[in-house]
Amino acid sequence: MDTDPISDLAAALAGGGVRIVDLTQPLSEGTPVLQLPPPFANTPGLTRELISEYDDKGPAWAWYTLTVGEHVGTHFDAPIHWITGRDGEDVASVPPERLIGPAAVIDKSAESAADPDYLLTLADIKAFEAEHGALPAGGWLLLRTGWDARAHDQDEFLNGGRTPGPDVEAARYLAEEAQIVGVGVETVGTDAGAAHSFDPPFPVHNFLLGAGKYGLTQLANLAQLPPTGALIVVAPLKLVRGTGSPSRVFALT
Ligand code: 23J
Ligand code: MN
Repeated sequence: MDTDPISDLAAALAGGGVRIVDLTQPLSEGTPVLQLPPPFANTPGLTRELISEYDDKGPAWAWYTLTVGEHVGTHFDAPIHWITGRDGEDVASVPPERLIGPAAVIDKSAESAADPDYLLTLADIKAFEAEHGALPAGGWLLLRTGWDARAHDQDEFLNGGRTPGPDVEAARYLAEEAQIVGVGVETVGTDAGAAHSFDPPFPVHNFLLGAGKYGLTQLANLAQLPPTGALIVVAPLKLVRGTGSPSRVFALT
């Protein structure tokens, strides 16, 4: 008889009863990167410089130096990323218990396909909660929009700045009322493409990070998750003073 939950989980993984879904986009020189309008500065994407490659500088090994912005590809936003969270946690200070938790998945892929400026509303969230229960305490809200299918191409992914995301009221609710620790999206930012013109600008960043919560950006494969019942594992670098970090994200379902 086996009543150890870790052994049960290992058996379920081996037996196929629990499946692992990789929610991470591949990170390469071709990974699409956020483009803010002028006068704001933009982040570099990923570039690599050779150290050695089985040659005079290292006959039996290959290695490279990476240059990459903290907010590139599938990545984590820490509270100190935003001015409202400047006295909060950096990436290295985030307790690991807050990086593993239940996920609720709201599917707005049809709405986003019909309208790339689609905004998730408080009414949408309330309707989800009426059907599936409250957003999970200590967990994550993941917003499915179908945008992961565009991530192979910078222009398709950025879509001229027209991308879906939460509206101001939804952002405030997710930060201040919902018991979640974070919000994850498939798009280039947790905020909608038009959010630079919202009041306040970038309300998800403003409210969520100001409340000490977290963001996850550029996720993949949310279509493979149920509306509730998945567990996600978020693994950013333990980057001291980091405002964010490229991350590996897995779901157990
Ligand atoms: C800086 C300013 C605006 C935005 C962002 C960064 C991000 O989306 C991010 O990666 O945190 S919208
Ligand atoms: Mn970010």
